Amino acid sequence: MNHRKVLRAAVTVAVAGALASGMTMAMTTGASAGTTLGASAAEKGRYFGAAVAVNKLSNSTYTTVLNREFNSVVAENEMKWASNEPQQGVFNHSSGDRLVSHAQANGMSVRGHTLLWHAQQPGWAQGMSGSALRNAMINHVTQVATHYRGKIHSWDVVNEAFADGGSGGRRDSNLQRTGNDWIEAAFRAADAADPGAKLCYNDYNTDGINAKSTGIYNMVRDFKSRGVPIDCVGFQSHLGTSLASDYQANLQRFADLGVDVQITELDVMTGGNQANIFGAVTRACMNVSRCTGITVWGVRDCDSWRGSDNALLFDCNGNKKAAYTNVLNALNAGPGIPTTPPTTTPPPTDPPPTTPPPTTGGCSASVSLNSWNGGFVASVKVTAGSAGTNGWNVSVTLPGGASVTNTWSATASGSSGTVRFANVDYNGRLTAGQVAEFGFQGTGSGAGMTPTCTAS
Ligand code: 9MR
Repeated sequence: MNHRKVLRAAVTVAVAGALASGMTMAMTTGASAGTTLGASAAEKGRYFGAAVAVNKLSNSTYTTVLNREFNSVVAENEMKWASNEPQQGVFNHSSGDRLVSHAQANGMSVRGHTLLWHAQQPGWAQGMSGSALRNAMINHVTQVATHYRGKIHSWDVVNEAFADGGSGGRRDSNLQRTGNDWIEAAFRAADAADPGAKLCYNDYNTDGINAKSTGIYNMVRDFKSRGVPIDCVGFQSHLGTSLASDYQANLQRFADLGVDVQITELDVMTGGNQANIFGAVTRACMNVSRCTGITVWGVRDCDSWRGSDNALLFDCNGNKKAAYTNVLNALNAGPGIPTTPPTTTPPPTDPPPTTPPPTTGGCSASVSLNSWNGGFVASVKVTAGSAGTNGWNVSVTLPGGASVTNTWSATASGSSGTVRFANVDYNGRLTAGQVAEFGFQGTGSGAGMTPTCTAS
């Protein structure tokens, strides 16, 4: 199940209903006077974030600015593949967890960066190819998104998969060589692991309508038409001394496909135009109602990967630069994101006649598959019968040669032939008709599996 789609459909219906009945939309509009980036963005229904180097959280100049100004953070390096799966199957989330704790303690939300990227892969993955790499990559997506499930507002599921230059095509990489469907396989695995996070594709040199951004646009349009679960596109926006005149139009054309857009790694080369460009990017985001937030790629100039470019909003002592003032003013002047109107309680009506519930209980299960050559991810829905369940067991007979390598939200007994999946603590007790979901990953083919469900 894709909760995002259900939520979005509900919002669309609510908005359409409000407009049809002439209700005024609850909308934050007009000038406001927030005094920090995060507060001003929040007044307009958005976030304003910074990339954080976790080892700098002990620097008080750094954390003073971070905690005061930002309401979202992203790990500059600590959630990348080389950092959190240094050996195959051995995960280390300690630095990423530190950032999540810091964010939670300070009322900030967290972006996730990045589940898959051709760069910053651990050595063991760099040396892999074919279905072994495809399996390892899906396992990585599944494990990391499961670890952070419920804690990340938006994940960069795939980063920088398109080529620079005029081709508009994919970048060559070990991931790309596992088959062109690697990106959609990654989005499906992330969706199964964390149905509540927004799932983004993220890239750079996409700051206007050009061959690269058009290649990505075509992929997103294709994904939306085939139901691949993509929710957002990240525009890194590592900018030089000018801004494309169609920057906002480019954001808008993606939004018109039905995805959110986010500015994900903003920094701007120093020089006469820096403050103006920061202001213009912020205004462009504010003018696109599906632009849900901006992240700058570091806190102070001397924290930036761009070294002497002095590319950020604060100097090394933590003082606000002219660019900061332009961004704050643009946030305060911009329109807000429409919000759903307050719900009104409908008048009570008599319940429709119901047929008496059957006396037997039980449960049913259905499976949906995301397969590739040599492997698959199965998402299983368990639906409780009329008596509800105290616990459940799902049996699945795998085709010959297939085996289960990893399971989430259930406990597996066996790995090949007939495999039994039992509920875990939190999802065994279901009321009549209630649905629980679990998943497993396997090697080989998962085709033709028919689950049977037993309730207790
Ligand atoms: O800022 C990051 C820097 O510390 C790393 O050394 C570098 C490694 O490639 O990655 C930088 O962050 C990149 C981000 O993850 C993806 N988009 C480009 C960013 C700047 O290079």
